[in-house]
Amino acid sequence: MITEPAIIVNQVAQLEKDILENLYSIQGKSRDLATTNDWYMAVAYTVRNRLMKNWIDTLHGLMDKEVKLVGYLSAEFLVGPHLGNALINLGIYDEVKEATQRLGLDLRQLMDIEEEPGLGNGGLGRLAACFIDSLTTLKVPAIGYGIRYEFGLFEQQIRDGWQFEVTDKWLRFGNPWEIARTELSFTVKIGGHTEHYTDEMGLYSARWIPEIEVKGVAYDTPVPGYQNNKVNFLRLWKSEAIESFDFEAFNRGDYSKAVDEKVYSENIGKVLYPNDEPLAGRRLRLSQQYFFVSCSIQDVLRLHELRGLPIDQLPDSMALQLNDTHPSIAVAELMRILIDEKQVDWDRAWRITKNTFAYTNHTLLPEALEKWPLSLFASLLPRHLEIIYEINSRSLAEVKSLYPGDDHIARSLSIIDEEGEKYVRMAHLACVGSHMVNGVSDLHADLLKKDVMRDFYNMTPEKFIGITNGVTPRRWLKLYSPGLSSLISDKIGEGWLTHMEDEIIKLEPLADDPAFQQKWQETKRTYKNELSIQVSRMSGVRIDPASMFDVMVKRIHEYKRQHLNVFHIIHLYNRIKKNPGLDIVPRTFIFGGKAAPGYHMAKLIIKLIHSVGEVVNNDGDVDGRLKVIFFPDFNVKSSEWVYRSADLSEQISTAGKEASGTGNMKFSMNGALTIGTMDGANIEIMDAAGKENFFLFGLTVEDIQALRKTGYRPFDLYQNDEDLREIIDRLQSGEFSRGDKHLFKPLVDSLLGNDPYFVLQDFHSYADCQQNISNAFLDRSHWTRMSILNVARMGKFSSDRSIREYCNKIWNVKPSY
Ligand code: 26W
Repeated sequence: MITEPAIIVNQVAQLEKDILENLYSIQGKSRDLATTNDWYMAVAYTVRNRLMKNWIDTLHGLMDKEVKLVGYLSAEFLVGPHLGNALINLGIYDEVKEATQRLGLDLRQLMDIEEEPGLGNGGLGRLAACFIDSLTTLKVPAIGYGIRYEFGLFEQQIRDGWQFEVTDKWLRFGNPWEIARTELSFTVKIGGHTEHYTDEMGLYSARWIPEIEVKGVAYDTPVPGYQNNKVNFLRLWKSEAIESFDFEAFNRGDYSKAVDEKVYSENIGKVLYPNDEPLAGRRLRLSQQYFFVSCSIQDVLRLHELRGLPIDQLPDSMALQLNDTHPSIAVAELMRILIDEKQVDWDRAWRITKNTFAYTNHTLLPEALEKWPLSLFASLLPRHLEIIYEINSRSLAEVKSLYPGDDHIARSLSIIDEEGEKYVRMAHLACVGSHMVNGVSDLHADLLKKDVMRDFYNMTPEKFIGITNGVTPRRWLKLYSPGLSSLISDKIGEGWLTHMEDEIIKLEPLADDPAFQQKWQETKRTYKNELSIQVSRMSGVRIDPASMFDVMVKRIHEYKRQHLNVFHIIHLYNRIKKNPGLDIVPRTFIFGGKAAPGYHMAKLIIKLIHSVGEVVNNDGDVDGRLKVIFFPDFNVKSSEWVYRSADLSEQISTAGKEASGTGNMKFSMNGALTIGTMDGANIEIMDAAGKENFFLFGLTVEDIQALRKTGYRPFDLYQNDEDLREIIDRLQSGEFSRGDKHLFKPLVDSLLGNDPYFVLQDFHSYADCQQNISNAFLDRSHWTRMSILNVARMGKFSSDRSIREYCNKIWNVKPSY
């Protein structure tokens, strides 16, 4: 253990001194010249430096042979702003708040200036961030391996109701929360061809002659645990040119060639692919995936050797989790390095590989299951393709021994999709190359076993489990709902922050306590007031904090059915237009979420929300009783205002489509009640909260399967249902589109055509459920009781519980508690 200078006392005075010191030494500014960003940087470096000692201790801990490490490989980490989270996890929020005050600064303003590292699209990326927070809080040594995109997820701007994408230059002011490990870099080969030969020992060997080589440099970002002096880290790879300037080409006057390699190399990690489900299938996307995987696997083996451990012990000293198929090329990459560079024989290499990897599936949508054209694979990764062929032929040999003569099952299990243009099926490679495969909710795991991965499940049932997602109560309650958190802690202590499952339930008896209910309502109202101010500042639309805040924030996708929510709003509008005196519970509908730039139907849905809002928000008969708001650029940072302010959480996806959902958990943990379908983790949230504290509607997975069999004719529903007809006719009338009858035609045609997500079929169940909710909202004490019970019974949905299951059921590592 390195002896450190006197323990830095977190005294306010010391903090003040350090902030000033960093303003001078890092920002090179005196107080009178400093900008808000200078002060933010000075505070950020001061807080970051308080992580250093524990971080370096953790780094030393990695060298301990007895310790088993977890490597979480993910193409996305949606960590959110660092400052607030670091202050909470270091337990110095109040001290820094006071120190900044004494310097005449406003900590809130400094936190608002921090750029969000938008290195993810949505659920999958944010889950990775919650998981690293829990791994560190549970004192499990772990490294989050990913890509340091120069440009993260685009900034969403709305112009005339349409989404526009703006480049996310998150690094423009620099990033105080990372350390460039310039000496830690690896070479990554791409393209080219392979040569086969017999080596001096007479062994058959292969070498890969790449077309180009790229350098990957490690950038480490500390991840503090919750007040436990533990600091894990993200190791994100930046792509650079091996040779940033080709002088020979330059001397030959071929100036563009001189920088070609540089441009190509740097482009690899340039930008995050903004698709949340539909496949990109782009060459650069596969290069990105292979780039960070190769750097990560080379680093894992470097650490393993540094720890002086024999290669066969890798599965006992490192557990590598594949966050969906995006990093699944890692299976072939580890095999390549073991066989080609470490001369390990195939069977040993395969045993090591299979026992080291595990794979988490996050989606059932067929269009999101990654498969790469063989031609693209062969040109980019020729050696890996050879290895995948070998893996495939050996696993198919096993299949044939288990199912002799059954070509159908062999074809369906093959990693290579032989139909039409041949493809490499990455989910199959991930499954064959892993010792465990998990879904992210109970229903999702069941559907994986019964549907997408059925044949694999039937062959190796013990390999398939479900581990329901979770979210970290540190960011999603303690940091973003300090009022609600202290209300809870005042009553049951702070144990819930690290032992949520056993502790938060102690709130239950208070559900009927009028005084506590009062405080609970006041806290929620305070947040609704703040959001109302935020909304009127952003959109100029005034919303009434006394109305029900009905909130739907998530990526825009047809399976998530934002348009079903809009249809309900149009339905209410129709009823008011028919009877302006209608007694209706005032509602504010708040939407938020980004659409993948190439996903036109999703973009049309964003336009639909704005178009309906424009009419409803300014309609005299409605008279403010309904307001429709679109919250632009919804991300981790802006979500701070949203989850805590909701009365109602919309989780209305078509049953069987949302693998889990995690927003549903954040809303429930913040006291919102849920209207939801029997989908993903909604089912488990309902089971935990109690059916009577959850608003369930809609078709189940079984109902949908039955309806598919009998045949679903949405047009008939439209014809025979007056409410639906009125909604769709009004849409086609142009009333919501300044007279343009064709604007929403693509959406209407899809719904009256095959309505793939059963919007029309679920409409009435949804509208009826919404009516029950309005009635329930009128009984404030009962509503508050349900709200408190929802929070009290959400302990299961802490990501600490999820990670404990991964530790026990997949990684075989011991969490500290
Ligand atoms: C190839 C493009 C692409 C990019 C991202 C395909 C698929 C993805 C992710 C798997 C999509 C995603 O974020 N899935 C969400 O993962 C969450 C965490 O497990 C779940 O809670 C959500 O239900 C699921 O939609």
